[in-house]
Amino acid sequence: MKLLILNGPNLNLLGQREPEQYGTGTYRDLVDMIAAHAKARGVEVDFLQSNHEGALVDAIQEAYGVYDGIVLNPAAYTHTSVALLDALKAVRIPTVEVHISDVSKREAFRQVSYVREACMATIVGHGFRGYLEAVDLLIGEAEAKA
Ligand code: CA2
Repeated sequence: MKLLILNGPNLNLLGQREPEQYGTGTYRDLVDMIAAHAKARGVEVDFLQSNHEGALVDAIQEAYGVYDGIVLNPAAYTHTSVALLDALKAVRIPTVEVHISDVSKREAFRQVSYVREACMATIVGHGFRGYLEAVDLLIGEAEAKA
């Protein structure tokens, strides 16, 4: 099983500012944590972080036929991007939306997610652990289908 871990704009800055929202771990720490969990669970993972909406759309399109699942934190594009929603709908790859912070308790604009309707689940406010939970959900989904 192969999963794509896709992170949107500014998540490369993790650990450098706003620790009260996003913790003190860096993007590298996040990648290492997910890679270790995936190894323990016996799944392959690839990572992409981009600050560019089109690059994220390209990655979702190119995931078709390659990945069995996507863990997606679209960051600010969560709240604006019909393009990401359309790409997810087109490829129909099981996707879990993850947010490090609890977006349901933040500004009203962060409570809107365009991508959510194309995702099998959404995990918010569990910090980096939310990505590991998303990996586990996708493994569970694949096992249920097999
Ligand atoms: O909670 C999340 O994971 C978010 O997707 C993070 C996005 C935000 O726009 C969403 O509303 C919720 C922002 C990521 C920016 O990350 C930074 C990390 C450190 C310093 C500055 C920004």
